[in-house]
Amino acid sequence: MRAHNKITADGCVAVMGLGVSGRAAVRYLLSQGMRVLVSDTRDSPHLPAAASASPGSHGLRPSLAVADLDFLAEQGVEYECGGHTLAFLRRADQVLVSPGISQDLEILQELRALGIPVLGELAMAAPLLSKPVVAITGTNGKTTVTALIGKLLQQAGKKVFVGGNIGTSLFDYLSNPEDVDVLVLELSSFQLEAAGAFKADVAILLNVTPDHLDRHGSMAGYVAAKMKIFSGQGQNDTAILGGDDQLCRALSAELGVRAMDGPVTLEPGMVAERCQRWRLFGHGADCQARIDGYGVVLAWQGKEEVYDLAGSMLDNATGLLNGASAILAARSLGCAREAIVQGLAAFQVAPHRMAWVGEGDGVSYYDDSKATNTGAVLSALASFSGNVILIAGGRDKGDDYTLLKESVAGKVRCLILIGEATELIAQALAGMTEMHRAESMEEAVMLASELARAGDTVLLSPACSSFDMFDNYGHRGNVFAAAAQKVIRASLAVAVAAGGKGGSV
Ligand code: UMA
Repeated sequence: MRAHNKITADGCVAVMGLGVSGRAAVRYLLSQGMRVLVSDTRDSPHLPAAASASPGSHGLRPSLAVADLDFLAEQGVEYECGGHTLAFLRRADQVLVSPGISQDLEILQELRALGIPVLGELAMAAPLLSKPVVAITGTNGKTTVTALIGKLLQQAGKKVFVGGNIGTSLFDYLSNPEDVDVLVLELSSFQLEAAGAFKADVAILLNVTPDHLDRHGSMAGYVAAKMKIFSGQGQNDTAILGGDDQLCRALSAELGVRAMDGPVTLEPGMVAERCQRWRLFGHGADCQARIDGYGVVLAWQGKEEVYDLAGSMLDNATGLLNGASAILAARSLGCAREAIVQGLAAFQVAPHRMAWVGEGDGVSYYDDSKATNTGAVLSALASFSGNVILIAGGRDKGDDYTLLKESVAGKVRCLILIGEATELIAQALAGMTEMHRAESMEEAVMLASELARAGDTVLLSPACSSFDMFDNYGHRGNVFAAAAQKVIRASLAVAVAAGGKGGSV
């Protein structure tokens, strides 16, 4: 159990970034009687140049929301917008940095040099967390696994806070911590970078492939941030790692996890050199949650439990891995097998993750807009045997697109590129497949439908972020789905006119 420290009311915190995380932090800090300053690079909406711009209005410099500034004014919170200044921030006793802001920012170095602590939300919240925490990270699948673990724990009768990178700030929990038994937190590398003394009772690293290299500078920097999920763990805590992921395997060695021959009996827990219990999930014989066909075989307390995922939303290559990790976490937290079985059957995967949009003229359309890195695209392509028309591209995040070479050469019949990263991807995958360029998502989908033959799959799996053309990946996926549905409806109309079968959505 951790000590429940209260943030004292005699200090001043500067909150950098007034997004989801910053707004929740301001509300919490004010509720604790703290003095709060807010600093954001967005302009004031009251400036003439910014008046018509809002977040997501592309090409214009975005402004803060009027409602947010009204709230700050009502609460008597001083703010600066249009940039961060040392003169303003140095008035605080500590500075809380939103996850989207790099810890390497020069002004943060200057604040540290002045002796002002610079914290991320995990570091600030860590001393205030008194309930068990399950923390989930990984390049791909972390939102699904977070939601799934939340579902399994709820099914087992536990009151759960599900938050973090999934969209609800940890400060929202701190503002209302009463009715919660367990916290389930999706943690990004941005959040983990500034984790401070944060400790997870159960920490999960699903997989690690290149992502956010523009922010972390190198793969080593990205991996170091991800590894912080284990840093506060002690001998009563559990580490869960992806056994199919090469880098996870290598990292598990760093945690003191030794490779085992054959299945292992878990309880009272295999104790690694660094003392926490460790568990692997995947296809290997040494995985405590081992995938077998469409099921997961769990080695638990000297026995085997089988979880059948056939027919559930998790009965695909990625879903089985996600399910296996969640089963391990739920069992580690004392959930009964029956509750887990029910939770797995009832679980719904969130939109824009390999979501089937419909079928027209024998061509299936899939929205995998959430795939914002090469690892996610590889995992999407693994679900198809070939004949894929792939729509990819967007804003580059420093990923190495050559990692897609083999898979694209083997499975992608045509590649349609959109967005800022078009030329980077085209160079990286030159000669691997037939390539086309499109100016908009609508044009890309129309072109894909023209290139596709019956039996093909049109897949949006971009390998990039969406912010060059869309508000977010959800917006991108919706635009894709709307364009795909239009094409499908058109094929249906033609088929009906001809007396045949066209498509379904
Ligand atoms: N800002 C500055 N200075 C800067 C940069 C940004 O003031 O140098 C301001 C922006 O103008 C804006 C605010 O900071 O007002 C945005 O802060 P933020 O980027 O930290 O975003 P939040 O809205 O606070 O949302 C964050 C996470 N965003 C990021 O990490 C980029 C959300 O994850 C998370 O859901 C939320 O906190 C609650 O915990 C989103 C995300 O895209 C989904 N995550 C990345 C991913 O999944 O790949 C890591």
